[in-house]
Parts: sequence; C-alpha cells; structure tokens
Amino acid sequence: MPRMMKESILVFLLAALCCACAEKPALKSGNPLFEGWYADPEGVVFGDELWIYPTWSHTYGEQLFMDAFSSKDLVHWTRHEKVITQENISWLWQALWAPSVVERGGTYYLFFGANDMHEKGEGGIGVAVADNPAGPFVDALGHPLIDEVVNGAQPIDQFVFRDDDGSYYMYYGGWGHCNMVRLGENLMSLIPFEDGELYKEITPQGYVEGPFMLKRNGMYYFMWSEGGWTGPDYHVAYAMSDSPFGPFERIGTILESDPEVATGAGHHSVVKGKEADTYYIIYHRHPLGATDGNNRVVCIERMYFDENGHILPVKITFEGVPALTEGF
Ligand code: FUB
Repeated sequence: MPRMMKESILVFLLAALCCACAEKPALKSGNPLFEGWYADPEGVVFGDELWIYPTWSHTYGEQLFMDAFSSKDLVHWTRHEKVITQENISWLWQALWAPSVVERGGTYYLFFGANDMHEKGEGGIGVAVADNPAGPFVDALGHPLIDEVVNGAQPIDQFVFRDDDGSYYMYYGGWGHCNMVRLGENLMSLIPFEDGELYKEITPQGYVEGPFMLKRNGMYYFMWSEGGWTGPDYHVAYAMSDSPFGPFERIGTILESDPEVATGAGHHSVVKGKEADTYYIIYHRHPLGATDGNNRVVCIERMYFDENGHILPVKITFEGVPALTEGF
C-alpha cells in the first residue's frame, strides 16, 4: 500500500476514535429513577448506598404497605418489597404515607402517617422498628405517637431530624400548619422543650405540607411543599435560620413544574453526597399528560447553593444525575 494511503487511513482511524470518545454520553441515573407510581420520597444514606423510602401512590384504601429502593450508583436500583405492611400495624386501615427513616445504634426507625387522620383516635403518626433497612418494620407502640390535631396541623408528613448535639426533632403537619416536637431517648415518645411546651408551631408563609430540614455550615434550611399535590402547581419553597426552631421566613421557590418536562414537582428530601458540598434533591412529579393525581414518580437532581448560602432553583430533567462509580 502506498505510504500516503497508509497515512490517510491512520488519520481517518484516529479521527474516528476521537469522535467516538467525545460523543460517548456520560451514564446518568435517568428520571424517574425506577418504575411505578411512588411519592413523598425520603432519601437516606446507609453505608455506601442511597436508600429511598416512598409512599406507594395509589388509592387510599390500597395504601397498606411500603416498598423501598437502594442503589450504589444511582442507575441500578434494588426494589425491597413491602418493608412495612398492614400485618405489622394493627391500627392501619388506609393511607400509609410519607416515611421518614433514621438509624441509631443498629436499629432502624420508620416514622409513618396512617389513615389520613381527621378525628382523634382514628390514626396519625406512628413509628415502626427493624434491625435491617429492608425491614420488616413492626409498629413499636401499638398506637399512634401523635393522634390529635394540634395548632391546626393534621398529623401527617413527619420528618425526623437529628441535630449535631444529638437532639432528635420531628417536623410534621398537613392542612397548612407545621409543628415541631422533640423526641425522647427511645425515639418513640415526645418530651417537652426547655420552655415546657410539647408542640411548637413553626408554620412559614405559604406552607402546605411535606416539611424537610437540612443543616449545612451551621445554617438550618427548612423546606416544604406548597399548592395541591394532585395538580400541576405543587412546588417546594424554603427558608433559612440559625436555629432549628426558626423563625422561618420564606425566601423563595426551589423546585417546580417545567411544562417541557413534568408537573407538580414536590414533597422532597435532600441527601449529601460523598464529595464536598454535593447535595441531591429527591422528589416526586407527575409525568406530562398524567390525568390521575396519584400518577407520581420519583426523581433526582443535583441541588446547588450560591456564594451567600442560598439554594439555587433546581432544574428538573429527564436525565437525572451522573452515575456514581464508587458507591454513594
Ligand atoms: O402521598 C400522600 C400525600 O400526598 C402526602 O402526605 C402529601 O405530602 C402529598 O405528597
């Protein structure tokens, strides 16, 4: 073969190789993260895995169990079926909602809302325990931990937050009101705050439900959902404070619909990644064209802060976040 032809072939092959490398798309989680109608996702990091505990988003009468999902790379997810079921909660008869999970000393605590409580004694917020993040979780009390409406807050949508001093607080509430309570040493009782109060109302302007607390650089970021969860206008707003008790003044919206991608993005949680200052927001949304309010799917995006510590608005995507190669 003539030398010039050889050189041309070599140049062509090199160019093709470069193109192939340059065009290879980085592997991403994709959104939604896994199949099925799920909502109110709580992300929790256990070891090198991200676990997600969502509500099973179907009719209230069918919501009698919860599944969980775990992943090391955010691309491949293991479904853990029925980590908690009606068999292990004697007082549950409908609407098992919005899990919040913490681990302490090898025991896993799953806080749940049950029955869409309207009248005292018919349901409320309960706590179940297991020795494994995949359950089976068993109701620890045989009755709700909170079964009454205090300060106008429906006892649903609990989120348990551990502060750096070891105190555990639970933020909860629907119907436009948010309370916080302090959990006792066993994480199954309420203990009064220093001023003797058992419940503190901390409702920010615009609050509807789905509270979440994140502490970063000593600052408390309180977040919540606004709007109606069955519709397109559901979204997430936030406030900042130097205290877990607030006051929480609404700063702005951080997560909302994008008419090109999905609607009703809300009831979220946030987890910190391994890398410095890396945060992920996990939330549910309605696929475009969805007509059933329960058609909600679980998604993930990166969440960023500006130089003043404010949360930047999150862009919702179909791509999700980059795959991880060395665990979460
Ligand atoms: O999934 C049931 C309810 O929908 C939750 O409790 C609310 O926060 C809303 O997401």
